[in-house]
Amino acid sequence: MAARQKTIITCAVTGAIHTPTMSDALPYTYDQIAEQAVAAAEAGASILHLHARDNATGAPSVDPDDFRPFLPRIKQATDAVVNISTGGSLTLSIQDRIRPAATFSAEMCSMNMGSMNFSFHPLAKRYESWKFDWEEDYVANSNGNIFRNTFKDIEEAATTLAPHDIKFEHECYDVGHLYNLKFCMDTGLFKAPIFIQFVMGILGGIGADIDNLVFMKKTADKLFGDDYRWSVLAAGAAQIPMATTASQMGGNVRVGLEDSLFIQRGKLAESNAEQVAKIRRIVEELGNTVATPDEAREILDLKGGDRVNF
Ligand code: KMH
Ligand code: ZN
Repeated sequence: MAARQKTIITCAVTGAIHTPTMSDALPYTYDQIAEQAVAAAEAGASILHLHARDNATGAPSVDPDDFRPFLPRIKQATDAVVNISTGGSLTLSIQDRIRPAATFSAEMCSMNMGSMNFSFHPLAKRYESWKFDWEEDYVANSNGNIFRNTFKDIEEAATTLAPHDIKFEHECYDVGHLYNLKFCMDTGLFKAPIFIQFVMGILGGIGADIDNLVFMKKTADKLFGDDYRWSVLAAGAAQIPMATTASQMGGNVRVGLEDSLFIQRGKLAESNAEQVAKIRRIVEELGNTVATPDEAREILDLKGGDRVNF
């Protein structure tokens, strides 16, 4: 068993890229996002990974005006680290996708480390009615998606965001993405200590199982030595089991309705906070403690909540 450690819980509050609104618990309005983000922080999340949605259509949005109504509310009500997505939407350019993180000079933002198929089209057969008109086609046609994150895109995002001193959540969906990250570090694009999110269970990326997690971790050890911190995000039913495994292997965890609408097999979660409370309970019962936002800032070497622009 790993030594007793502080476990950082990230909560990805808002489904946007790959989570159709097939649960009333999934927040998409400004008020819902603010309320659920605050509740997730109160339940033990020290990092809040945030997307925004157009409030009229429910569609994923990278317009800073769709972030503005909730970011200050979250900052006023919690001390949690705000991490703004640069994934945004699978159809947008990297220039559009990084605008919210740059506009608000967040403490953290995501950085997707490779181009890939990114599909959730099997969900289209599972639902008969949809909350928003665009969702059925968006989901059904996702088998034609390429999530574009070329080396040029990564370089553009990193150099544009560099003046903001933002710590990246390097989302690695497969082993090759770790090598992409290593290449970028060797060329001076990213500085240690880096924070890697092993993303498991996306159709187009590595499967969510323990053998694969061990392989990802061993590969990262080989490439980055002590110069990295890591966390696991598993999509769908594997979310809590893989987070539990990661916490016992010395890693950190990400939960949230962005990656799974469920609290257990067949049962929808009532909120993001419910998932945070569940993983917190597990982490603590198995002998670790949960990092506070300031502990997360120290562990990840963040610039501080007083240096954001919202
Ligand atoms: N939900 C994750 C699998 C991003 O925001 O940049 C993908 C994600 C990407 O979180
Ligand atoms: Zn995201």
